[in-house]
Amino acid sequence: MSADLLQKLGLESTNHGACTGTWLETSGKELVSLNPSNGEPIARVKQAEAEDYEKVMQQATAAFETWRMMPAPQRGEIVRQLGDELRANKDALGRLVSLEMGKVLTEGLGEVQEMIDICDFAVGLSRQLYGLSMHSERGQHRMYEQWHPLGVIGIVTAFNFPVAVWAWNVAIAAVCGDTMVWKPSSKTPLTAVAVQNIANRVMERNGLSGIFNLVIGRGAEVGERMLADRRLPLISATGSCRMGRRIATVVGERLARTLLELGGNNAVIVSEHANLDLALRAVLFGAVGTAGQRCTSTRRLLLHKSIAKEFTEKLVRAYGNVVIGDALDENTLMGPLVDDAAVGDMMAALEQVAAQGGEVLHGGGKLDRPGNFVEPTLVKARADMEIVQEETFAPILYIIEYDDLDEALKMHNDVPQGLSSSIFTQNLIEAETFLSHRGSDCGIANVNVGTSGAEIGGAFGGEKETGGGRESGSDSWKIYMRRQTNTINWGAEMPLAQGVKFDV
Ligand code: UN1
Repeated sequence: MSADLLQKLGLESTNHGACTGTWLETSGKELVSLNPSNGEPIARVKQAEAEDYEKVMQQATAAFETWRMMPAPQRGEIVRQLGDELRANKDALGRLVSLEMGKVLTEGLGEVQEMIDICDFAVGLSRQLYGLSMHSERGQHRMYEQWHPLGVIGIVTAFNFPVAVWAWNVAIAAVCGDTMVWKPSSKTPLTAVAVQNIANRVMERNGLSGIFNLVIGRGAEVGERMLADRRLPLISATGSCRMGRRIATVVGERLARTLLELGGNNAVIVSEHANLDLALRAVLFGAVGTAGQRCTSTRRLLLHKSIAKEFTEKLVRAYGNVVIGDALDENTLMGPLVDDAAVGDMMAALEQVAAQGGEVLHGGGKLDRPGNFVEPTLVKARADMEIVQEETFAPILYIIEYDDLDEALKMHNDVPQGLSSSIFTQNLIEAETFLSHRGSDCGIANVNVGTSGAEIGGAFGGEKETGGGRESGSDSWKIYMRRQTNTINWGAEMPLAQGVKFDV
């Protein structure tokens, strides 16, 4: 099955790791892509090196000169075609995501749908890159602002959403008139090659190249070069807080922009006024979905003490019914972790749980079979346990009881990260308090909706150590453009603002 799939997406057993429309003959160290469901190699990629990166950057820089001159709605037309090409390849690409990354098929397909959705959004946006107009304080003067393309954008993506986050960035940046250089995670190189092939087809049909570019290479070789490269006015990156700190430092030093989407430590509050069945379903998807490897995954569950026992019992029962297995098996609800290092990290976190007095209520082990399989794990915890402050990219859910909403909110916000959050309650005052300025401090705050699975239409991102960036919907496009304020004098006088007189 996997050989057919690779062929359909234009993948070879050995692929090259850099592309500007045509693939460059890269000769860097080989990267072997492993299937996390069985540990077997899928295919190989020859990584890009410094000279390959340079070639790609030159193409991207040259393409910007012409791409930015094309009217935005025409650029939108190209993105519409990209969406259609993704529609035509949804099944194959969704399967490849599941094969290489390990998320279950419904989620692999959902991820490709997210790409299609953002393309549709961007097509409409291409006619709506609005600036404001202002009233000048000077007579016969007109003031307005306009948005111009920014340049070549550097995009760094993580393994867990190997294709959707690319689309969030490129669909928007493309209609904004930018060209891009993409460095995907070294854990998911094949999905990147497949996506590039899809984009290439659309570009070829339109006689274009150098707009969507790919460089697969080591962080030290390619990643660091991108951060320091003055030709990249914006680095948009998804990954750990540690990685974000490095990016903010290097890119900040050259006073360029960053769009950072870093770690989350997302909590769900289940109040005594909650519909527990709704809450149960949302918590299960939030904590077990994608094997806990979303930045929006639910990691902390704050339960009102009056419902804590009943809800915990329901959850333990539900966890017992989670079918773990091959990501492409349709009965599977939870696939593997991405690699054995991730399994090691989870086990190390559970050692800390034990040392800090947490109690494992369900799971806690790895499965004795090929592939990186672990059990979804429930831990009875306390908010003051150090490990609860950390994001472990694995299906561990910390359950913590609270007495009243004020205490719950305090615990809720008392972590370094601030991505996503939710409360389950049928009580209006509780819901509004959670959404108010003294409620959740996260970039995303939901009522009776879980922490993960956001739609593309909203701005996506978070506060505090999550990095402050916003990508995807709403007005996130603005970071991909430069704003220019224009004042035009159409009169015969030369008045100065603020009433200043300066005549000879
Ligand atoms: C991520 O985990 O980096 O909201 C992105 C969600 C998805 C995107 C997650 N739409 O869970």
